[in-house]
Amino acid sequence: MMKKALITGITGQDGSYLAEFLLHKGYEVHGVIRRASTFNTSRIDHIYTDPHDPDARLFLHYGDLSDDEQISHIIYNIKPDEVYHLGAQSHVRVSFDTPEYTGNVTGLGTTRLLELIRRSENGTKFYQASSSEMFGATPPPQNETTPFYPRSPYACAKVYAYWMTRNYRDGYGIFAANGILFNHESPRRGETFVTRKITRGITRILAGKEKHLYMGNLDARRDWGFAPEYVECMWRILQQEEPEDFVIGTGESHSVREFLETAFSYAGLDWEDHVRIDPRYFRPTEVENLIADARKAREKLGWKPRVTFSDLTRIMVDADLRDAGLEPIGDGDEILARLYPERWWTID
Ligand code: NDP
Ligand code: GDR
Repeated sequence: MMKKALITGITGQDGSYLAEFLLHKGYEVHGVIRRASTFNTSRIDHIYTDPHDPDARLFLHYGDLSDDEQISHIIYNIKPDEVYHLGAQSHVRVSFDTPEYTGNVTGLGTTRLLELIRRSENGTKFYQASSSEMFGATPPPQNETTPFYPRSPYACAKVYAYWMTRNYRDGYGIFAANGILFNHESPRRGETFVTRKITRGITRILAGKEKHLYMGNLDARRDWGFAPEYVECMWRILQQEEPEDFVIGTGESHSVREFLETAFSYAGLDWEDHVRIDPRYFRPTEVENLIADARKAREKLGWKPRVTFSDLTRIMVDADLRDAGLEPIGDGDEILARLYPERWWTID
């Protein structure tokens, strides 16, 4: 029997890679999308086929995480074997401007799904997209036993959702697990997150469209990995015998300044000539340093990242240049071909 997966947030960075991965694994994939006045499916257009096609395995359904009725309709009709809950207001800076909305979608959205799964009694497995932001001000390295100290409305909402996931597991015996993922990036990363903002900024500078890139705190340090490697972990977490929580990250941290240096110099530019600071991008409370201790994932999931920090900057700069119709600098594609001869995702 073909397994059925439901992905919330399928139009996002992770959702699009996960959909591609699950199709590759032979799943029937259902995704929740929001109605928008402009097209918002560009990350999944390349895997979409006409639902009338007898071989179609990807199906999209309108829904919103703040709307219980629509989501319940989807869960009861599809009866998925696995739910990957990735939908969220996921931007930390924006969560300071929209704290209540973020709590509703990013926090309560999880409860809505868990409650539907509990009531549907189909044995559906549940993956919660938890975040390293939950560790916030707790010093690194961070693992599954590290206390949370959230530093934004987004992180507070994720901590709530994390505990609801554990409570539904403990209280109702649902196979519900948290993947606590550290930052992961790719050519499909949203344009306002810092890595993509930088690689896209470089392209616009090289294309002569802009001279300057306006940035916030350059001292913040993050553990940055490569998104396709991380979505594979989501699947592995749900294939375990028992539901458990896992930290996923590279174990290396770099500052935003280092990302700027590495990416600009790859493109033959000096970042200091182009970067300006705009306090608008500072956050009222910042997360200074995140470093994953992902030993449990290595031991139990057999997972180890292959793409390094420097590979990541190259892959992203080259993809943005290609996207803008410019010549890539060099070896972004070669890096992927060498590290992933068995690659299951489409190059962007
Ligand atoms: P994105 O911001 O790229 O995608 C978010 C997705 O959620 C989009 O599909 C978006 O739809 C959808 N969404 C937002 N609001 C709603 C809503 N009200 N109802 C239904 N869908 C909604 O995030 P990522 O792919 O980067 O991240 C996936 C998940 O993992 C998120 O929960 C994020 O918080 C979490 N996470 C991400 C990490 C990372 O480094 N990327 C690290 C740790 C956790 P639309 O396209 O219409 O906006
Ligand atoms: P983050 O990612 O907050 O870690 O959340 P983001 O890329 O937004 O910020 C990383 C760090 O860079 C600093 N920074 C800037 N950030 C942005 N966006 N724009 C800037 O101009 C800028 N200048 C400096 C930030 O202050 C911060 O310290 C991401 C999201 O994907 C979450 O959903 C996810 O849970 C976490 O990663 C893990």
